[in-house]
Amino acid sequence: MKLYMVPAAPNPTKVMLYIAERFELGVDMHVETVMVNTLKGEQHSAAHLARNPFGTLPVLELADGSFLRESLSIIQYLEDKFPSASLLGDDLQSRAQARDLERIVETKIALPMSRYVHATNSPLGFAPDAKVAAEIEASLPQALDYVEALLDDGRSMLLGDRVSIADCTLQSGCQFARFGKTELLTLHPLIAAWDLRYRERPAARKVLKF
Ligand SMILES: N[C@@H](CCC(=O)N[C@@H](CS)C(=O)NCC(=O)O)C(=O)O
Repeated sequence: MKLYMVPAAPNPTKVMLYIAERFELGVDMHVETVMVNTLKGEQHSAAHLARNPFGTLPVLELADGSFLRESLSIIQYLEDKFPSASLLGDDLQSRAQARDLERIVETKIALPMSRYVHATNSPLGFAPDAKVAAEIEASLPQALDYVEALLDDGRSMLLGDRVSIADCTLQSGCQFARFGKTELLTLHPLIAAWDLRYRERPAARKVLKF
């Protein structure tokens, strides 16, 4: 399998952290990475559009030459294909909780953070948008307060002491925030401490560039 990706971008990073965490747990999924440089516009090349007409990353090429074009579907495919040492959990309820928190973190933190970076300091050269930035500054605290409250019981990772897909997604947003030179995600002390802790993990050290 081949993962088309670009370092630092949130959705590819989420999948790369997921693969690296599984590797640390003893599951080698034999995924080769292939860089598509979005800073050079390679996501719009004919070769990449043939893989993914939406021109985004990540894309996973399966052994039969077919493609998956959504980060969460890629993670779900890898979970189903390699079920041991899952990053979801072992029972129905923990799996549902991991998916639930991952969606909250993605839709209410990582995705708005990506829009915020593009509205303030876009690495892809998008025009600044003060209105979008202000809206996100106003809406982010609700989800950050929610995550801060989860961490208040002393857990080391978002769902306890075991890493989950929610950690991978939150860190993908945190890295993009660092890349975009905003501190908005680390003004909450427990999230800031989680961020430092997560970045010390072997998987994080392998994947993160910022
Ligand atoms: N829903 C997609 C979103 C993919 C996406 O927007 N990827 C960004 C990087 S995080 C991208 O490829 N941006 C380049 C572009 O839009 O030109 C997923 O979860 O994989």
